[in-house]
Amino acid sequence: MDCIFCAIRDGEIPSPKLVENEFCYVIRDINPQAAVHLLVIAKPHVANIAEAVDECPELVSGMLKTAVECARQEGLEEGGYRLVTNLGENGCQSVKHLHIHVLGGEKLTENIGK
Ligand code: DGP
Repeated sequence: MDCIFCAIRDGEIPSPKLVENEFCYVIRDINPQAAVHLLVIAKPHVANIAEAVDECPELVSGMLKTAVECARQEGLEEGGYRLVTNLGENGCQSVKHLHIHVLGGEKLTENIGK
């Protein structure tokens, strides 16, 4: 199976990891949509948040905790930030390996839909 986030996890594709723990690792998005744009990426290959909630809910809470801690570390808490996870075609999920976007560092658009 070809999965870019598995390859980064395994060091086959170099990408600096800001944080790594038993649940996930964190990198900066290659195509940032905000001044700060992090990706909190599941360690195991799980397709999306729905699969994770069903099969390994502790992974979801571990990733959310990591996302909040990273946002804090990046100084985003005072100004606020956004957590996003896309699912499937309508959600415009391009990488089919669970990840949470952490967006902040500037005022984001009010419109988070289309
Ligand atoms: P999504 O559309 O929710 O599946 O988001 C996938 C994100 O992953 C997208 O914002 C771009 C990012 N991305 C894809 N490939 C790479 C990569 O090789 N390195 C990094 N740092 N980010 C990547």
